[in-house]
Parts: sequence; structure tokens; C-alpha cells
Amino acid sequence: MRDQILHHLTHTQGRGPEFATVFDWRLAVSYTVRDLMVGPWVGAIRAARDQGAKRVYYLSMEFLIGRILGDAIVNLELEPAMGRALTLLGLDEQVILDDEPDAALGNGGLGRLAACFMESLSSLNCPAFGYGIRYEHGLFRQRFEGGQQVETPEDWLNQPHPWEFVRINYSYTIGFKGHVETVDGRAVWQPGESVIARAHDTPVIGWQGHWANSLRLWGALPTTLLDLKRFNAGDHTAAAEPEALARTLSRVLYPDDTTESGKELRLKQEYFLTSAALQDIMARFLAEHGDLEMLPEKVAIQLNDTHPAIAGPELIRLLMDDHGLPFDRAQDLARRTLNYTNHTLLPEALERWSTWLMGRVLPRHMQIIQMIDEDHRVTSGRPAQVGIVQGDQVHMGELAFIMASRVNGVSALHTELVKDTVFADLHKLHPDRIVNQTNGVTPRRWLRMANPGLTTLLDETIGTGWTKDLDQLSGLEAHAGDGAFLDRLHAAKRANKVALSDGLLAGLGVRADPDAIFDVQVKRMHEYKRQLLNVLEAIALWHRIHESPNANWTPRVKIFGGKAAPGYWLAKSVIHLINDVAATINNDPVTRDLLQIAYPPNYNVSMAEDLIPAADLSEQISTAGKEASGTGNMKFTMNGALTIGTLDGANVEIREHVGPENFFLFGLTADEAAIEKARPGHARAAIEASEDMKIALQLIAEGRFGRAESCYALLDRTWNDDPFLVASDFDAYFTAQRAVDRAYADRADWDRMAALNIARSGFFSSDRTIRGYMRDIWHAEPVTPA
Ligand code: H2P
Repeated sequence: MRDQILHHLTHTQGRGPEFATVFDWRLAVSYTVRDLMVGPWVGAIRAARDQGAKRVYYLSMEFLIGRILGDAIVNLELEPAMGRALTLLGLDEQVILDDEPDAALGNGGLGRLAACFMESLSSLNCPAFGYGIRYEHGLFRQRFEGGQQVETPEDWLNQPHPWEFVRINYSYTIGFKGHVETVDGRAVWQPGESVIARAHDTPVIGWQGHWANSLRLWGALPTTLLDLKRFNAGDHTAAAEPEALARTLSRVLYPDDTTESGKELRLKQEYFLTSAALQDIMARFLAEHGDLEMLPEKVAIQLNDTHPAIAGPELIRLLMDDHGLPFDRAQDLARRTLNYTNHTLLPEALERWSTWLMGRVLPRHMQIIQMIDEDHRVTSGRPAQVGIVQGDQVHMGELAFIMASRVNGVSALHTELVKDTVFADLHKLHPDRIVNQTNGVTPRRWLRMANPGLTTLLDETIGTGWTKDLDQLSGLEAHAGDGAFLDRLHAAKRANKVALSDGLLAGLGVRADPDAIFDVQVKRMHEYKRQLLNVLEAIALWHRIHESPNANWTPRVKIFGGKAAPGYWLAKSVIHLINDVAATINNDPVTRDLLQIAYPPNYNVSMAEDLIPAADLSEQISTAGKEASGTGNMKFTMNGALTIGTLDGANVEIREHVGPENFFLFGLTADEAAIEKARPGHARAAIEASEDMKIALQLIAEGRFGRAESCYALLDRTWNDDPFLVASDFDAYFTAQRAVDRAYADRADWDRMAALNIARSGFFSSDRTIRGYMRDIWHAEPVTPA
């Protein structure tokens, strides 16, 4: 290992050890580890081809993979060897690992789920490709200035990315705009613009290195490098136009689509990913099988949300226009190949494009969408309000549903709500199409890698088998009454808290007492996730401590993390409020030993790996019926945090598994929330009824936390609208938090509950989820390499 690292330092990085920087060493280490991934990777690709295996294709606009090196070391079980090699070289392993930038190619749960799925697909030997976009900048980087979020571009690709392989032979032309002609009775689309999609492959190594699949990310290139004629005529800017179009396409995740040009760019990105992926899939399929009738038998395509929903019309287009199939056969084959996962019931996420934009950017697809819609109308006898095209809008959710073999929700509750709400009419017409696959997370990254202290304890107590069979954690049940075991569990958690506390002090100047409750809410900033409820509770608690400073309070550190979409003013004003409240409370001499608030900026996968293992309390407090599943909730449970939460998303299943007595439940149910929301004046009535809530709002309005003006809109919305029922749930939440205080004060009992949470978290492995998809949706089998 040491020699390999030195070899790569010299021959790949071109550096002598005496001149090498941390970056040079990290690349040398990464190439050394990558070498060990290539064998299984090539073997897996060969085995899948030789055995004519069915392949799974996961199309996603986001893959929030985070850092790769540490994960690869864990999955290849290289820790001892790597540790020794780096010691021999006089290097600090943590410094090397921390030098890697996060691949921030996602926003939140949806993208992180895709990354966990890729890892589980490899760990289960399921032949698969992930297809996405190689965003040059990914999601923005977050800073706080005066407590407010400021966005700057993420520059992870400013330095060489050692994990990827550029495949210049896998390049496809992607057209946009133009017009459709009929030649010999066949439609011929003549695009007005085009770019090239070029493949960049990253191997995703599974547990113990038996198998690796590819994450294939598309970068955009111009079809002509430079318009030389215009260049020579002196118009240098115009000459570079083709390049500008291409670069913009794979530049950032979620360009602001509040403008018309932003909308067009987003639609083009979605088509760029989808068309490149489908052309690649068809090329591989035809090379291996030839007979188009075999497509559904050999190919399963999963659409991650509606973002790649243009796959339906695109696959039909390829089958009709390139391969000459009639519409009916093309549509039938496409439908038997495609599946769609719904991740949210919120209307803003079920995409809609104007027929004008769709017709202009993708004229051939607009025709095919109308054919699909008309065919569905005739064959299903559906009611008028169910169509894909309604008025001047193309509904991508309906398109994805109608073109899918299976549609799945991501938790038991969410799947039922999908049937009852967003797709109620389509569900009546196609009652077998919707199925559930409750989300999961990979225990390799989220336990073995992120929490080495707990991992050692688990390995020594129940063996290492849990890593690939997470249900084996149930072996801990027998130790939940064993004082010596609980002491070790407590010590492992405390060590993580000490490390985090050091980091918070160094980074933010916040003093977090490792014996306080570490209460963590990390996720995208969104009104329905109710970070506002959490910070209002902090204010009310602060006020109560002031009223009786000598009462028996349990010290608490509240930790927040998350980014707000750049155009989302409300989420941004909650960030501002949290930071302002922290600035006041953290310096208050009366309460500072009892309550601290920390909001480290730029929450990402790496930060999650530090925060989650150090958490005692997991905040999963969305308005019931709004969070489709949640996956952070699962990571916390696995790492021995207890949940305070509503009956929402996968919280419901977590509570069933860990037992209601080991979970802090509060709040309205989804049904109750729907009724409450319809009640006129619910917000005002709930605030009037809650002394603590009223005081919290009053303190904000009085300017106790800085400029009250910046909060007026937020306060106004809370008093008069409160669409996510913060006020209606406030007292129940406050009361549940006091139950948490009392429970935490009994250390032995808390540790016992934490142990039971870990012991009963096996169900939430993404291996279980992927097995479910393989069985119920993809009909795919694992493959053994020769
Ligand atoms: C979303 C849902 C979550 C779900 C996740 C993965 C869109 O992610 O809201 O409830 O767990 O997809 O299915 P998120 O809000 O975390 O960005």
C-alpha cells in the first residue's frame, strides 16, 4: 500500500515526496484505492454482459454522493492497511480524507437516496447504471453574513477529480428546438440546436468489493468547438456561442427557474440527461440483444421523480423514428420498461411545463405527448380532469404515471396518500400500478464509516455481519439491560459529541457541553419541515428558564443545518431568525450553560457524517402528511439518537419498529392536520391558546433578537395563515420536549432506549429497499462474477 501510494505520487501526480502537498498525497492515495476498485468493476461489467443479465438504470437529476475516498476504504476493508501505510509515510489520515471536496450534486434527500441506492445496488450484485449530470458547480455553497444566507458557486471540479474515467467513445448528440418534417410517412425531427453529451464514469464499489456499478454522469460539449468563420471575421463573442450553450447546460444544479430563460434551461437539462441515458441504454441493449421485443425483459428504467419524465416520449421517439416501430408497439415497450418514483405530494414539485415551452424546445416530444394523452383518454375512459395536457400545461406527474409500469411512494403513509390525493383518479383507473417501497440508507457509509466508535462496539458485541445484513442489529436487544454495554455505548456517543463540540467551538465559537442533549435538525430549509417550530420552542424555553433560572433544567444544545433555495424568501428569513436568536441566547449569562444554538453553514454530506453520530435527539417535526419519507430520520435512529417527531413519512414506521415507548411523538395526524387547516382562523386561535407561543412571537416582534422588521412578514404569515400548522402543534411539541428533558436526565434509561433504537433499525437499510425494488418493480436478479 505504501509503495503504491509512492508510485502514484511520483508517476501519476508527478511529485517527489519532499515537495508533495496534502492535495498531492490525497490524489496518490485515491489512485491507489481506485486501482483496487477497477478489477471488481470490470469483472462486474463483464459478468453482466456474458450472462445476458437484466440491467437496472436509475435516472436522476441528483446524486448527492459526498466524499468517495473514505467510503471506498471502508467498502474495500482497507482501514488497517491504509492506516499503517499512512503512518509509515508520516501522514495524518483524517487530514487526507478531509481534503476531498464533497461532490454536491444534489439538494437533499432525493439526491442522497440516489447515492445510497447506488451503493446498495453494488453491495447486492445487481447490474445497474446511475445516470446523472456532471454539474460543474453542483449546489451552491452557503455562507452567513449578518445571519443571512449568501450563496457562492461550489467549485468541486476546480481541481482534478481522481475517481472518474472520461469515455470519449460514449458521446451522443442531443437536439433541441427546430421543427418536425414528414419524410416517407415518417416523422423526422430537425433540431435547431444541439450539444454533445459525453460520459464520465465513476465506479461505485459495493461492500467487500465484490461488485461495482457505474455512475455515469453526462457533461455537455459543443457540437462545433468554435464558429471559425465568425471568429475570423472578428466577432469573437458570437464565435463562442456554441460553447456557451453547452457549458451552461451542465453548469449548475437547479438554475433559478423563476424566469422564462431559467425554465427553458431546466427543461433542457432534464432532456439532456434523459436523452443521453436512453441513447446509451438502447445502444447497449441492441449490441447485446438485437430484438426490440426483449427490451422490457432486459432493461428496467427507474425515473427518480418527474425530472426525467420526458423519458416516456423520448423512448417512444427512439423506437418510432429511429427503429420504425408503430406508435402502439413503441408505447407498449416503453411502458413495460419504465417506472416512476414519487417523492413528494407538494404541488410545487410535480412539474408542469407550458405547452408553448415544450413545443418550442422539444417539438417532436410535444407531438408524442399528445399521442400518449389521446391514446390514454380513449383506452381508459378517464374523467376529463385526469389528462397529461390540461389547458396550456403539460403535467409531468401524469405523464410519468401513465408511462410507467409501476409507480411507487417512498413510505407506507406516503404511498397511501399518493393513492388518495395526487393520483387518486389515475389510481382508480390503474389500481395495481402504485406500490410502496419505504426508503432506506446504506449502513456502510452512515454507520460503519461515519461512526467508527459505535462500529467497534457493534463488531465486538454482535460480530461484523450487520454490515451487510442490518437485521442482525437485533442481536443488541439482549444487551440493552447490560450496564457495561450501555456504559460503552454512552462513551462512544460522548466521544462523538466531544469531537463535534470541539469543531463547533473552533468554527462558530459556540460552547457545546458534551453532557448536554445534542438536539439536531438538519435538512433542506423548507416551511413544511418546520425549522420555525424548533426555533420558536428555543425562544419559549429561553423565556421559561429566565422565569425560574434555578429550576431543574436539562442543558441542551440545538444544532441546525441546511440550505434554502436561493429564491425562497421565507426559508431564508427563518435562517436569519435562527442566527439572530442564537446570537442573543448564546451570550446570555443567565441561560448560556443551559441552552446554546449552533447553525454551522454549508450543511452537506460530510457535515452530516459528523453531526448525526453525535446527536442524542433527532428532530423530525414536519406537518403530518407532508414529508414523503425522510431518510435523515433513519440515519439518526441507526446511530442511537431518539426521535422527537410527528406521525409523518417514515417516522410512522420508525416508531413501529423501535417501539412507541422509545420515541417522542407529538402533534396532529395527517387527517387531523387536513381538518385543522380547513378551519377558518386556526392560526390565531391556536396562538391565543398557547401562552408559550404567544410570548415567543412577542419577543421576536419586540426586537429582542435584532431587527424585528426582517421578521414582520414571517410573523404576519404565522398569525394569519400558518399553512403548516406551527401554532396548532406548538404546545404538543413544547410538552414533548419537556418529556425529552426528563428522560435525558435518567442517563441509564436514555442509553437503554438509544440501544433499542439501534437494535431495531435494521429495516431501514437501503439493501432492504433495493431488494424490494428488484423483486416488485424491476424483476432483476443478482449476478455472480465469474
Ligand atoms: C424528498 C422528500 C423526502 C424523501 C426523499 C427521498 C424530496 O427529499 O421530501 O421526504 O425522503 O425525497 O425519497 P428531501 O425533502 O429530503 O429533499
